[in-house]
Amino acid sequence: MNRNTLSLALGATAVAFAIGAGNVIAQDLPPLEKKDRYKVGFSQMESNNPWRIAETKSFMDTAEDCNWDLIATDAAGSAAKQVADVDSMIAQGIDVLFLPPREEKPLIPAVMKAKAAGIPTFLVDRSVDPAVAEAGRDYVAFLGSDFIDQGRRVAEWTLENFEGEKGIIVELEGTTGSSPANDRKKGFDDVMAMHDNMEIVASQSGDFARDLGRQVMETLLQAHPDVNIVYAHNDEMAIGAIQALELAGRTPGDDVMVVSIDGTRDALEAIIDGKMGVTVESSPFFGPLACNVMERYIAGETIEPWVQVEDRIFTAENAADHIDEAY
Ligand code: GYE
Repeated sequence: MNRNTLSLALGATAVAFAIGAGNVIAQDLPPLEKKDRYKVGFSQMESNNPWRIAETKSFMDTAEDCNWDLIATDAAGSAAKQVADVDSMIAQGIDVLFLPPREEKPLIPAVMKAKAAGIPTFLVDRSVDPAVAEAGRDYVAFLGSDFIDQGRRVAEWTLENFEGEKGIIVELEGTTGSSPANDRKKGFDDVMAMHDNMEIVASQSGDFARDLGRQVMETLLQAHPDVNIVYAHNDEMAIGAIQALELAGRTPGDDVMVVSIDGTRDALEAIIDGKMGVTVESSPFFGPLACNVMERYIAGETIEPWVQVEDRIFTAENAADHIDEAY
């Protein structure tokens, strides 16, 4: 049996396959027929921060241009509700699902139910556990950033700009079990592990939320009053940390360096004010990309498993140039 017949033998549901460099990739996924309008599901995980609000708005703004009848839900920070939201969208007969899975494992059932219902799913901004669910087989593709690289870039900027003898680092992690928290930690920690003058003295989750970031920072400051670098996995927690530091009489930007990821308006302002050093971009504006990838899928293209988003970096050198486009 040659490669072609092998891929066709995968079953009647194998709708497209590509032959490149000797590989056969079966895209064992339902096709999307050409229609005038599509019922599109967008299952948001929470709306307690500007990043999530900007992402939902981006999908809403795109709906008109892309001929979507958009059904958007908000799981209010609960993975269980997000699974139930997807269930209800399937029952409402959506043609396609855009899903930012709050956590890597608890959202697997939602991906599998959509697959069983014959609905092509695109993961946006976060991914699921690759050992269990796979792009090209269980869902079409992941649209998003390289989170390991984001963490690495924050670490490299910190190494280049930290002026003290020894870095005493507190790390504020994102939502436990989420792909950006796992990968932003790995990228940053692996670089720091190679430098003897850098020590991560505490690493704790602030759930990607400003208020929890502030509370966790308050507690960690008592145990580690000598902290001089704070790495937050997102800007909201970085802003919370700045509030805690100032309350404790510290001067962020002077006696403690604060570094983070996203590129929100508040973070760019903190950089302009000299309180924050860097934020590596993680854009929430997924609507137009979602429209484009969906159109390629409708046209029968095999979509690459990871549609990667390129991220910029914001520092005192360029923050003011980007404040107008910030959210
Ligand atoms: O950095 C954060 C948001 O999944 C990339 O989630 C996203 C992250 C983003 O709540 O602020």
